[in-house]
Amino acid sequence: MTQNFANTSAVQELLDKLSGQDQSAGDARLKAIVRRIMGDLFATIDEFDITDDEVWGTLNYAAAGSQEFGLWAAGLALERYLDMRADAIDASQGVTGGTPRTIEGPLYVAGAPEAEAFARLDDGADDGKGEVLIMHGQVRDVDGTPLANAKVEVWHANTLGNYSYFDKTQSDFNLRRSIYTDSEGRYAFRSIVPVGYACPPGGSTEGILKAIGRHGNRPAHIHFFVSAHDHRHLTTQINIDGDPYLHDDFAYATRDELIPPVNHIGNSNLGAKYGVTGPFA
Ligand code: MBD
Ligand code: FE
Repeated sequence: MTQNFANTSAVQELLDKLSGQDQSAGDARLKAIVRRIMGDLFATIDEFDITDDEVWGTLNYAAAGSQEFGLWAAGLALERYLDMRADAIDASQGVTGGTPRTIEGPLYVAGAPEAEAFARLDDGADDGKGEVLIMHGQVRDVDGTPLANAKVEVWHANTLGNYSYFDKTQSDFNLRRSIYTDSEGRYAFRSIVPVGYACPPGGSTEGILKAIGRHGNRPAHIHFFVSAHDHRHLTTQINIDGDPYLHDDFAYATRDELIPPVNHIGNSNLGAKYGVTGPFA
């Protein structure tokens, strides 16, 4: 009896009023969006016979758990959807090639220390707890031309899966740096191999995921922003191969092209193998 109640003219008139369709004030696009979102919500209430208690319970849950909205966006595939859509728009415009994008996540912090060509990301607190990690690469445009002085922002979790700033036990900007590429477009860094992130136990995101039969784990990964003058900004990540959650990421961010080969060389060989001076000497 109340199926499709949202379609009745009385409710459609109500939607017109609440979204300001009947007046000239306000932003036309925003008004249309508000109308659509509330109309879809009303239709959802109809379809599932959602009760008053469920409506208020949900709003209270969201209000109490709102500091995790960034995680909700990851876990409910909103971020992944925006990437899929951006990929589709690129493809429709013939924009192809280059390293694939993947989601930013909610844990980037601006203002990391800057370095030229090389940086050590970790403050040494995880020495002996994990494997030392060396990564090096070259920033190139889609035609393959190296880009000097490109900015490579990198951030990742520690050996407990936690990120500095959010985890106050870590030093400021631990495992976060901005590295500018050298004259050949190259960058390199030393760090420690991160462990995959897990949504905070008992938090609002984990609660939602459990209720729909899912987990809140990510495979071990390293985030990047890559930017260069007159080029599009790239947001991406790499995954550490071999992680049990590699293809079971709660945020759906793993891409086959973003799982580079890992070469386990043993920590004692680092300096000789890469010939990097400074921290390795
Ligand atoms: C992360 O580390 C992350 O990268 C994402 C996307 C979501 C939660 C934690
Ligand atoms: Fe992350």
